[in-house]
Amino acid sequence: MITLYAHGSPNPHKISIALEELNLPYETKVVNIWEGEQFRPEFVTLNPNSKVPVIVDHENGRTIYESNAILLYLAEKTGKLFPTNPDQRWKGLQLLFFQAASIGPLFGQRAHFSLFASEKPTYAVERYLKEGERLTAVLESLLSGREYFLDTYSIIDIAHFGWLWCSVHQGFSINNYPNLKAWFDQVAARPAVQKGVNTPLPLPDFTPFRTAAA
Ligand SMILES: N[C@@H](CCC(=O)N[C@@H](CS)C(=O)NCC(=O)O)C(=O)O
Repeated sequence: MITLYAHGSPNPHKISIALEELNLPYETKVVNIWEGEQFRPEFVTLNPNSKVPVIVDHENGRTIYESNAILLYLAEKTGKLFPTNPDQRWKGLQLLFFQAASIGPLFGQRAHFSLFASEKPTYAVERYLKEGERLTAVLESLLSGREYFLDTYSIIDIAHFGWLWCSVHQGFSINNYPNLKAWFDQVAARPAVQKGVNTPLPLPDFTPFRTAAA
């Protein structure tokens, strides 16, 4: 049994999707990040960086934080959704780091300055909108002529889907990126993905932020 500490947000959704895809038994505990529950001492002992997701694997007592490390842990635990042949494995590791270091943080800052910041400094809004588009174009090129990021559906698709799902709901369209849009629609149609993005909670309604920003 695995306990997943999570909220209705992009990085935790990666893990609920993976747990559903892998058919692993798990329970969820909601950590309400809008209420600051990630800073409670009992949660900080699980993740010193005070962020969700975190998992505890009760089979061996292991606690893991950082969503892409958790994805790799679950893939290795089950021997599924991550290739073992060196070429694909190194391509996959590269893309996991790329997602964690570039896509996640940049898409996060883009949403912060465009939607959530009480004041919206033009420089920051434009910087992150531009970098967000540039990174989206990188994803488009990575999916050129292929169905998935690797040769088969893998945790790399799940890692990228978490933030893409959220960004699209925040109003950052991918309709001008045909490869990415086709990939997105195909991944979104998977039953495990639909279950995952509603576990333990769906994304919040971004409409008020989008309306205010417009
Ligand atoms: N690099 C971390 C980022 C985790 C992260 O930013 N989680 C967000 C939710 S998607 C969070 O806990 N935010 C609360 C906060 O920043 O205080 C990962 O991939 O797990």
